[in-house]
Amino acid sequence: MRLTRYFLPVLKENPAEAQIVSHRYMLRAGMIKQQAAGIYSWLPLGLRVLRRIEAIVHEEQERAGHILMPTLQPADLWRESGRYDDYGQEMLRIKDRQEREMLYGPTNEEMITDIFRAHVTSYKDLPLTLYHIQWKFRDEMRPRFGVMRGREFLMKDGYNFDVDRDAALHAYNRHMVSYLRTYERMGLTAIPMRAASGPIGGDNTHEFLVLAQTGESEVFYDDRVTALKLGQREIDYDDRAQVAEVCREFTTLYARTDETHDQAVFDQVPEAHRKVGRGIEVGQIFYFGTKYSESMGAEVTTAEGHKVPVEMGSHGIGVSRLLGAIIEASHDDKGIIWPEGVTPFPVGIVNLKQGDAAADAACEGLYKALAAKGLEALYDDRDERAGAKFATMDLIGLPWRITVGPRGLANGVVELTSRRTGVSEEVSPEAAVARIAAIYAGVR
Ligand code: 5CA
Repeated sequence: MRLTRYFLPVLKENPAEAQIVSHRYMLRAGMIKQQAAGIYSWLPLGLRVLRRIEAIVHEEQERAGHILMPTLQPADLWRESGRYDDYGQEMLRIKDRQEREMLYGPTNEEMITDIFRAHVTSYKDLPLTLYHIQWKFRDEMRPRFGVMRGREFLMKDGYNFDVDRDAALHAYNRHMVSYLRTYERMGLTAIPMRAASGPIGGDNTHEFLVLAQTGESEVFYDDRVTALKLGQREIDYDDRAQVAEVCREFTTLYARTDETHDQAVFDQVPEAHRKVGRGIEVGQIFYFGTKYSESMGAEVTTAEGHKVPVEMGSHGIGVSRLLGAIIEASHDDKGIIWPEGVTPFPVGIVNLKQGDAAADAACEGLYKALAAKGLEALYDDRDERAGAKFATMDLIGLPWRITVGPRGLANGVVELTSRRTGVSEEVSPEAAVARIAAIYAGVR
C-alpha cells in the first residue's frame, strides 16, 4: 500500500476526549472515528488490525462450526429463557413496523439454542461447538475509553453442546487452552481468573485478563502466573487428561478478580509474590449446564435412549476491545508498537528523498520484493520531511521499518529498524527483505 493512496487521517493534536493511551493513539493514528457515544466507524488502518485479530480467532477455533447469526433478534426467544425481562436497560429494544418486539443482540445463548433444537436430537451429533464473530450492542451506562467499553462492539461468541456434564467440562477446558493460544499469538499475556458469571449464568467461569493500569477490573494474583506460557507445545484437544492438565497448570496459582477475591486464601500466597493490580477483560468462558436448554426445550436422546436437556457452555472474546488492550500493553511515548501477529502491515518503507531516482527505484524494488514474499509493505511515498515520515511510522506502530536514502544507497545499504527496540542496522536491500520474510515466516 502506498501512503499517497491510503486513507490515513492522522491527527497531530491529542484529542481532548481520550483519557487513556489506547483511545488517544487509535484516534491519532486514524484508526477509528466516533459516531455516537460508544459507537465507532472503523477506518482502513483500524479495520486491518480488527481483521488480523479476527483471523487469529478463526484459526484457533479448530473444528468448531463457523456460522453467522443476525444482530437483530426477536424478543420472544428471550421470553422463553426469561432473560427478556431480566436483562434490564443494557438491552436495546426495538419495534419493527408490525409492532413486533425485537432487540439488538447483546449475546446469543437463546438464538443458538433455538438453532440447536431445530436440528439436533441425538447424542450421536455431539459434541458440537458453533461460533460466530458478530457485532453486539449493550447500552452501557458509561461507554468510555474508545473501543474498550463500547456500546456497539465486535465479539467472538461460541457455544458448546454436550451430552453430559463431563463432556461439557472438557469443552470448557478446551476453550480455556485454545484461548490461551489465541491471546499468545496476539502478543498478549492474558491470565485466566476465576470470575462471576453475571447475566450469562452458571457457576463455573473464568475471565481472561491482560494486566494494565488502565484496566477496569481490580485483580489479585500470585505474580508467578504471569510467567506461564503455552508456547509451541502440541495440544491434542481430544485428549481430556492433557487439556485438563494444562488448565490446572494455568489456574492453580491465585488469580481472581474483585468479584471472587478471597483475602484469607490470598494471604497464603508468599508475600513477595502477592500482587494487586488492574486488568482488562479480553474474554470469558462459561459452563452453565442446562440453564437454556431446559427452559427452551433443547433435548437430546442419550445412548441409553433417555431424553435429556443438552449440556451447554459459552465462550466470548472481545474482538474490538482487543485492539485497545494490545495498545495498552504495547506502546511508548511516540505511539503504538504492534506485535507481529496483529500488525496492520508487516513493515513500513520510508523514502528519505522522494523524487530522487535511485531512492525511488530502491523503494519500488523493496516493495515488490516484499510483495513477492506475500508481505504487503506500507510505503511512505509522500513528499514530506524525513522527521514527519518517522513520526507517522512511530505513531502507527509497524514493528519494522526500512529507511531508504541516497547516502546509504551509494554504499549499497538501507536501514532496518525495530520499532520495539529502536535498534537500526545497515543491510543490503536483499538482506532486509530476507530478514523481514524470516521474522514473519513463523507468525502468519
Ligand atoms: N455469551 C457470553 C460468552 S460468548 C458473553 O457474552 N460473555 S461476555 O459478556 O463476557 O462478553 C465476552 C467479551 O466481550 C468480554 O470478555 C469482553 O472482552 C467483551 N465485551 C463485553 N462488553 C464489552 C463492551 N461494552 N465493549 C467492548 N467489549 C466488550
